[in-house]
Amino acid sequence: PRSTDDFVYTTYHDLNSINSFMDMLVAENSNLVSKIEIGKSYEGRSLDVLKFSTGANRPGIWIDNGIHSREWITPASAIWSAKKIVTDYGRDPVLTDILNNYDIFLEIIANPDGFAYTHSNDRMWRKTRKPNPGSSCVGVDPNRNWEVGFGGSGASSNPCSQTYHGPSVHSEPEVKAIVDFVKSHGKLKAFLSIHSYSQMLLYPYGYTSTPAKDQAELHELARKAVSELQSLHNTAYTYGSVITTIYQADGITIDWTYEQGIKYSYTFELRDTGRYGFLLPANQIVPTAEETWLALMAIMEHTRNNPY
Ligand code: PAY
Ligand code: ZN
Repeated sequence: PRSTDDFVYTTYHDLNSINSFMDMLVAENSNLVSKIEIGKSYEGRSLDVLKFSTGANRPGIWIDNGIHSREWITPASAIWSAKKIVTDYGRDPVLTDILNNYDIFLEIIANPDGFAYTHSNDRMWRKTRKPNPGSSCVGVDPNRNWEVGFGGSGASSNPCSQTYHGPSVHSEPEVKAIVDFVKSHGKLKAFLSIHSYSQMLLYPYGYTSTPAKDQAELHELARKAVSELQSLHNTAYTYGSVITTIYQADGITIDWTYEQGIKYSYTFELRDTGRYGFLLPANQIVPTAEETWLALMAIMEHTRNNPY
């Protein structure tokens, strides 16, 4: 494709194709979109984030995708969302108002090494690709590597496990890059981490069953977001805290972001509930992206209307 209008949103793409999508989107919308590099992966790939911004010094909304590399629907859906943002800005009054007051940061592929490996070697690869000294098993679970709850029982100390927490807090460069970005930005107000699958909208905590102090508000907003999502294609989501809704998970992204003071911290688990699992057919990419967008908008609009 020579422009993002010709880009094929109905198939899965590799890293080269996603990188060229990002570059085209920036070139076509340079007044609205830029690409920032927040760090490098273990194998040296750039960790790119699309920044949608209409003015200086705005608070921010963060959305990351593909931190687990086999969850292909998440970057595919994010590509569609990126195009949706540039299409709707100036046309959809709610998105326009959000972008006139907040920057949106969209990381399409948070774990590019793993993603490349799912294309070249093992479609079911989840973790990073950093070797583990003393083990023949490679990689750390980048959703167990965060400081809050690090090393607890909802993670594994075995480097061969899919939920290996890693040798130390923020040991993975893909995690550390986000940590550094969140801290240096200092004004992120919503943090949405997109995974698949299970059809769930989850809020903190994963490491403890003690309710988050904002639980009532997070729960009500989840209910609203899920109801908007379901209104489009009748996809049913469950929602609640991570530990009560899916399982105990220690050292996860959103527990850390929540404890950094980002109240609207959520994890999405996109389609489906297990029929295809990570191998979601490509004809579900656009419907998944469309319905997810409604939930993202509900959370972003609530964030906009409830400054803190
Ligand atoms: O999303 O933070 C969350 C909850 C825990 C996720 C995790 O285990 O890291 C849930 C799983 C995921 O998206 O990675 C669910 C999928 C189906 C899996 O791999 O088990
Ligand atoms: Zn995941």
